[in-house]
Amino acid sequence: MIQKKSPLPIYYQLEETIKQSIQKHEIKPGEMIPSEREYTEKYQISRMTVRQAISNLVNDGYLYRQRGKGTFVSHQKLDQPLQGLTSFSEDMRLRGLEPSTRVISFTEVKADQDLAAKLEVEAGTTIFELKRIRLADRLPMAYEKLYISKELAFGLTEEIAATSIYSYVEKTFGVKIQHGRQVIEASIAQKREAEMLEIAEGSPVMLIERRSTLDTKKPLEVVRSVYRADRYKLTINLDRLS
Ligand code: 16G
Repeated sequence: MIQKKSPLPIYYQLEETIKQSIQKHEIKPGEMIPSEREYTEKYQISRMTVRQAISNLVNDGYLYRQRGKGTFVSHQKLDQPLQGLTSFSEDMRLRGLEPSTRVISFTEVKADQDLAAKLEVEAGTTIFELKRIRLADRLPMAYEKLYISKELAFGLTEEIAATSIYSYVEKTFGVKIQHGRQVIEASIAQKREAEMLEIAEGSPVMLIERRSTLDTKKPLEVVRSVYRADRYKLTINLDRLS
């Protein structure tokens, strides 16, 4: 509702009205919002006012513009805590989202020096190499390239890799994936990554490299993931040092 006599500026009231329509799912993420003219006519307010409200919502990340097309509702970013070792499937289910996976390739390769050192195997040992797209409610979130010890994930198949690898390893072998070390870098999507993630080449992404180890201290996997920066934000709790 817009109240012209209210002390609140009209552009602000319109911003709140649009935000409420988003919260109530009247306009859903990815959908186009009504045109400037429609708002002008509906609320009998000036085009300048509508433009200001929309620009503010774009700047605040509620909306995004696509040149030549219109203004759309943004997808809420997932807030990923950096404490605690979880799998993608667990993360999504905890949020009430349905995880799914598209396995792009599943092969066996010989570990080079670098991977062999990270996985603590002899160079030349056969390991699994997997490329997967991880989706939440059918939207692509991340593209993973995973090297995983064949010995510790023995029997892994493409079908299992399309579900949860952590759950397979823990349930099949009665082990715990206990520890992980993660390095996060900012980057931009290369051509192939952009295709997989359904974003424009050059869009911002986060590169996350994780190496996880079992409770037996043996390294299980080395994973390089490309996360969509428009769908993810990372949160960490800090305690004052000293
Ligand atoms: C996450 C992990 C990845 C792990 C996967 C297992 C990051 C950056 N990566 O995607 O290392 O292999 O979870 O998920 O968090 P799954 O059990 O659902 O297959």
